[in-house]
Amino acid sequence: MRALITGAGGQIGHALVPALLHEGYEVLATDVIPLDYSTATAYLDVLDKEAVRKVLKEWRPQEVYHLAAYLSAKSEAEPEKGWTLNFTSTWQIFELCVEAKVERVFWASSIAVFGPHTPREATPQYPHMDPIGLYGIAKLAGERLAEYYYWRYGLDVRSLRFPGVVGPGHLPQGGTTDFAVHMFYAAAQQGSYTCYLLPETTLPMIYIDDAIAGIIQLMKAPREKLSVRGAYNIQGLSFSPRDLEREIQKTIPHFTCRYEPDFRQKLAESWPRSIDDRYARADWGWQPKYDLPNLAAAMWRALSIYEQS
Ligand code: AKB
Repeated sequence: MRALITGAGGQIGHALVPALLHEGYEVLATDVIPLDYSTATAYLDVLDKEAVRKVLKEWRPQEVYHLAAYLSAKSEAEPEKGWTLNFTSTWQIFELCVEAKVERVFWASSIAVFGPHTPREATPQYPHMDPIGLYGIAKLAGERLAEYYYWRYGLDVRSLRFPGVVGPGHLPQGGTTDFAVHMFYAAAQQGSYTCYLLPETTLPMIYIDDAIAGIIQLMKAPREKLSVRGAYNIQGLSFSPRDLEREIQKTIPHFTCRYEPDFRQKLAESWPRSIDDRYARADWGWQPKYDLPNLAAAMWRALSIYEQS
């Protein structure tokens, strides 16, 4: 099985590339930034349609994982690029995957597709959706397009609405949920952190191992089992910056956190606090493993805190 990954240098790509290699895939990891993986890598600008067509023709992947994106905060800073990278590139990839007869396509959606009129607790799969940020608008349009390509062209597109992804080894940039990773690193390195969200802003989150397991499980699921062709809701855990501050203080008691909310607060307040993921559980057996203490323990292990203390 050959896989092509776009945006392989991002947070999910960093964990997905080794996971797919471990599953026995041949992987071509691509990005516009230099990559350092024990597999084939290439420069690929996903907005360059001819370049994507050429890579598909030469590599002939059975599966494409389209991860290239600008996250929510970066999309607000650069709206035009945010739209083209998050929506136009996705449309081109779908079109080119039909042309190249790719068997399955994964692309990443987000909880940013929800908005202020969406129920915030146990957000259902099909609620009212009115995203206020450009990132969420582009991802919601991508979800509609994914369903369109499935019904109109039979393209087997699969997706997850990612909550904030927390994991070691890569500092996420340009998102609203990045604080969760940054707080761990700042606690370990400086003993303090300034958070750009208010302390009680509860958001859905997921540990990276659960996120990767979810992608692999979804991609392995038999086609006829999947009832959602836009993107599946998945819940990992939920916590606020204050919950995380307290969890970190169990390991680093002198850790302090200051709160100076910026424009990201408004985005975070328009997103769910928790997610109802019954479709993912029923259709392909989704079951996350990590709660907050397990997540923190995994982060400390990765940051070698146990060895130092
Ligand atoms: C972001 O914060 O922009 C992303 C997301 C929720 O998709 N992590």
